[in-house]
Parts: sequence; structure tokens; C-alpha cells
Amino acid sequence: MKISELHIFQHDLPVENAPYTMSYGEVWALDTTLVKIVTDTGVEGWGETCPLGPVYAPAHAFGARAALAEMGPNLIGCEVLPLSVHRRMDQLLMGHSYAKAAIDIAVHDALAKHLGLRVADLLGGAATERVPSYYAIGIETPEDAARIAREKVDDGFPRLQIKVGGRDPEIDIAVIRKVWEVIGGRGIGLAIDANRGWNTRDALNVSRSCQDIPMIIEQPCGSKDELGALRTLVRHPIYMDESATGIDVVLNAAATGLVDGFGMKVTRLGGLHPMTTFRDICAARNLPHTCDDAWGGDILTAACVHIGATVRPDLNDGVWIASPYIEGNYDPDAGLALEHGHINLPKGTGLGVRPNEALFGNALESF
Ligand code: 0XW
Ligand code: MG
Repeated sequence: MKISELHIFQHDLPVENAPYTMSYGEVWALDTTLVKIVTDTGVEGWGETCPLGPVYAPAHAFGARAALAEMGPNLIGCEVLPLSVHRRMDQLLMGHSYAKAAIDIAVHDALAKHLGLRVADLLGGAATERVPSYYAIGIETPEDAARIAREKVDDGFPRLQIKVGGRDPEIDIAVIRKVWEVIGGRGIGLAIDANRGWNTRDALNVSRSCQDIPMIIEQPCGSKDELGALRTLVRHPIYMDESATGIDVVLNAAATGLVDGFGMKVTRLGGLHPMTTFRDICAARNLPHTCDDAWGGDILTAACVHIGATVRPDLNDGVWIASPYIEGNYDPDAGLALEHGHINLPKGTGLGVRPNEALFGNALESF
């Protein structure tokens, strides 16, 4: 089966209940890119990539579409097989994993449909039909963070992430302690995520002030060296997120014991094919991790849920999805949604979502 058509779409995703807040700023609207491939057997496959604005990572919406347009003409005729398509993309363009991921996801969607399988089956098989999620509490006051934490735990979320950084660390300490007052002893996982916003001094001070709280510290600082410096000084597990820019980085971190786990983005690695490799490296080293993306609608959400369903349950820290911040679904009949802190794995073949293409307008580019 070969790619015979490739179509690139742009779609605006205004943030419902905006802004979404993190250490480095606020997010009010996102610009997502969708790709549709049509195979020579008539099967369609959909992919998506949605950078979280231009400063969360070295990725941006216009760059995604430019990269896809750069590769587009020479992807026609490529086998609809994950490794084959990655090899072809790497011959056409260096880097730009976040853009290549959209093609990768579309290829998995089309191939699984062709085989009458769900993508999770193609990735090795689902360990669960009800995938755990987690809720990310933004930069809030201690009182509001505690209120939200109570609401989300009562709703069934098994894990919370608190956004910290970008302000006096004493406020972050107060937020963490107030949230722990509410959720402590209820078996809820807790991550604090500075999104690279701290230096090692701040991270050390916060960790020391919260030594009694069993939380993980996610990407406290910007560099792997800073994570390494902290690793031996703090008594909290450290997770890598933004710094995990490729399988080589993951391999090194896992082999050297640099971190205790990962917050991982499917598109940052280049899609489901490398994400499966990442999953298996973590399983070999018993490293817990999430399977997220920075943002995205039903297509990208479904990709994260399908790979998330295949993670070894004791290592599965959950799948974050942007749906609480997106109005409506791409698929009016089988859109992904949170249900008591979990997401049901779609039943249909492929990704299990059939987007209403009319939502996206005319393709910007077609090959
Ligand atoms: C919480 N997330 C998965 C969603 C936001 O895009 C950021 C990300 C993270 O953990 O950094
Ligand atoms: Mg993170």
C-alpha cells in the first residue's frame, strides 16, 4: 500500500477557559496542522501536530506546515509502513520531528485501518481499555490550586500536575503544601512541573521545603546538566520532559540513571514509531512516564491514548489531553473525552476517530 495523496490543513484551536498558564507565560489560542494521506487502495489516514505556541519547544505552526510542504511531493509513492516513511522523511529533511510526527500518525492510522486493527494493536496491544489521565493545574494561588485539586481528585483523576515557576518560589511552596493538604493520603500521584522555569537554587529550595511530600519534580530547569546536578542533591524523583528531544537523549538518560522518569510528547520524538521505542526503553529500565502531547485535537489525542494504552500499567503515569480546553470534537460521533480522570480507548479501526473534514476548510497544500 503506498501514499497516493497528501493534504495539509490548518485549524485554529482557541483555548476554552483561557489562559492556559505555565512558568513562562500564558496560552490563549493554538494553531494546529492536520494531514490527510490517501493510499493507492483508497484508505485515508489522519495525522496532527500542534506546537504549544512558538516558545514551549523549538517548534511552531508555520514551521510544521513548511516542513510538511518541503517533504510532501516526495512522500507520494512511499510505502505506508512506519519505518519506511521515517526513512523517506529523513532523506528529505533533517530534524523537524514535530512535523514528521503528523505523517507518522497518519501512516499508523491508515495502516491499522487497512489491517482491520486499532492503532494500539499495531503498537503491540492495549494493556487497558480505560487509559489513566492526569490534570495539569496552572499557575494559581494556593487557595485556587487546592480547590481545583479537590475537584479533580473527586472527579476521579489518579494524578495531578501542578505548574510552578515564573514567580517567587515561596508562592510555589505554599501552593504545593496547600494542594497536598487536600490530596495527601488519597493515593493520588503528584508532579510539580516548572517547564524549565527554575534554576538549581530554586529547585533545591522547593524540594527541601517539601521533603515530606511524595511528589516528582518535572523538568525543573532547562538543561540536562542542571537535571544531573540536582539529581544527587534532591530527595524527590526527577522527570525529564522538554529536554528529552530524541531517542538518543532518552537512551543516555536511562542508561546513566540521570532521571527517574519522563513526561514525554509523541510529536517531539517524531510520532508513534519512535514513541514505541521510547516506551520499550522505559520498560527495560522500569522508568515511569506519561504519553502526552503539548496540545492538539482528537487526532493527536487519539494517538497519545493509543500509545498510552500499550504502556506497562505500573509505569503508566497517564495521558494528558487538551480536550478540556477545546470546544467540541473533530469527530462528532467518536471524539475523545475525559471520563472521571480516564479516557476510553476508541473502538474503531485505526485511531478510531473519523474527523469531519469540513471543519478544516480547504487544504492549504495538496500533493
Ligand atoms: C502538561 N502538559 C502535558 C500539557 C502542556 O502542554 C504542557 C505539558 C507538560 O507537561 O509540560
Ligand atoms: Mg511537562
